[in-house]
Amino acid sequence: ALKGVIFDLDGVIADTAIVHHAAWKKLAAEIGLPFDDNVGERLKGVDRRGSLDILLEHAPHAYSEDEKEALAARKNDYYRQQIESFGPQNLLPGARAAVESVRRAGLKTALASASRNAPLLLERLGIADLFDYVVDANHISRAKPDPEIFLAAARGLGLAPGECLGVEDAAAGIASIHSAGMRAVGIGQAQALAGADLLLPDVAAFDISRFTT
Ligand code: B16
Ligand code: MG
Repeated sequence: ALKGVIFDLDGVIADTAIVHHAAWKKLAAEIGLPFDDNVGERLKGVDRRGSLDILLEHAPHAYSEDEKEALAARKNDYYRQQIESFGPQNLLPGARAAVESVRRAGLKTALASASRNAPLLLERLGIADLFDYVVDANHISRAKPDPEIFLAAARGLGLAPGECLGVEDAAAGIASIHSAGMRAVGIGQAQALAGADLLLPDVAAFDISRFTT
């Protein structure tokens, strides 16, 4: 039976996918690299360094490790500047209610975000206390689509992967959930989410009773 739900943060709970997107786009423009919607979609859910590597796929010359670190830090500065002013108003509509409904149904909740800014965001959004377990992205060595982060979340909840459901807005995240042996709910319209077991337009449409009855 289902005993826990593991949520992604950016693009599912918080209105930040668009902020990450804008920060990468700004960086790409500054260093003269192409950035279209296809690249934007591929960056979703992917960790900071993995995202940079995708961005640099079309770079005309190679970048040194130091240069890459500086670029990733620059993107993070742009992102941090934007979330500086974040508050509960930046929760996606229905996000708090979705997590609360899972708790009310007697299930456990966890957060599996690749973002190192997740703890800060949880505080700003005022929802840190809604999760029984939050994965520390600093302790994850293999980024989504690897199953590591969702497996760590299940372990943190004391549950078997098969007892958990994952909720994601990114193709890399759906793949991560599936390789972890969990069912996946996709949030959004993207073609890239076609593999999800259930596709919802937004987190407001999430209804836990669909899985518990
Ligand atoms: P940071 P999620 C992911 O968070 C974002 O979707 C992705 O765009 C971002 O690059 C990644 O976190 C790393 O974030 O640079 O803040 O450490 O979707 O897994 O909640
Ligand atoms: Mg996401």
